[in-house]
Amino acid sequence: MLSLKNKIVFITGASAGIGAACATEFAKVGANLILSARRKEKVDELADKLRAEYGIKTLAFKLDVKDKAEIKAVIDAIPVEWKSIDILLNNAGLGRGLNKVYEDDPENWEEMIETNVKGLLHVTRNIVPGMVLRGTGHVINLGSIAGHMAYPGGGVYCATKHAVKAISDSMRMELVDKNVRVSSVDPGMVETEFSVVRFGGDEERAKNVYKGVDPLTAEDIADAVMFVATRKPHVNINEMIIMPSVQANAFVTHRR
Ligand code: 8X3
Repeated sequence: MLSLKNKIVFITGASAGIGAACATEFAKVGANLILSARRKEKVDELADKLRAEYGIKTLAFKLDVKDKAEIKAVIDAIPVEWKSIDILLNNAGLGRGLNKVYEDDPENWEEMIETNVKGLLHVTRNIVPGMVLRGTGHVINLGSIAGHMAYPGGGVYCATKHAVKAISDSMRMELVDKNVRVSSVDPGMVETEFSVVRFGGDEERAKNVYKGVDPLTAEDIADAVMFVATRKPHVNINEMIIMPSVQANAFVTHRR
């Protein structure tokens, strides 16, 4: 197992859910963390907690990955002793609505494409050249079962996650001789704020998504991310599809 002690890990969407759970697991093994999210108070709070509990170093930034100027400004402003980022966890992402393409509000499409695809691309474009120069690095993208199967009502969300898969696959080929690994972790149902956000704050509808199911938790995904991140240097997990035991794929779920 690869030691991550004193490695530098950059996480987007670190304020809650899978991002925050991953930050916690990386902190436990002694990695130093650059945490970013739209909600600055939340990442500040998490950074303070992880520093106090695990004696690691942290940097916290407000970052909306939809804003490419902000991405560049934040990454340019990283102090020199933090510049050698070892692991980039492209976690920021969201679903908006579960509507038919021909009926949907195009604003939902804009937000998902801007965040899940363009945001991931701009963050990657600003960080990976440093990894290439240093001859070491690992990019871990948060994909989804939606990147492997499209489902009704998910036209654009599934398209963004198919895009994440394509970007991961292309980059893995582009970086094969650069000692920079590219992995993706692709979950099915995970109970986080995801469904509340997808349904515009409708808690009842969000709860129903997981009704009668033991869904995955953010911690389950952090566990998978840590497995991917701690393989020996000659091993790469290209992609990992991780599902609740009662969910076979995007269509078949056994509910109690
Ligand atoms: C979220 C999982 O099944 O709602 O990426 O698309 S799903």
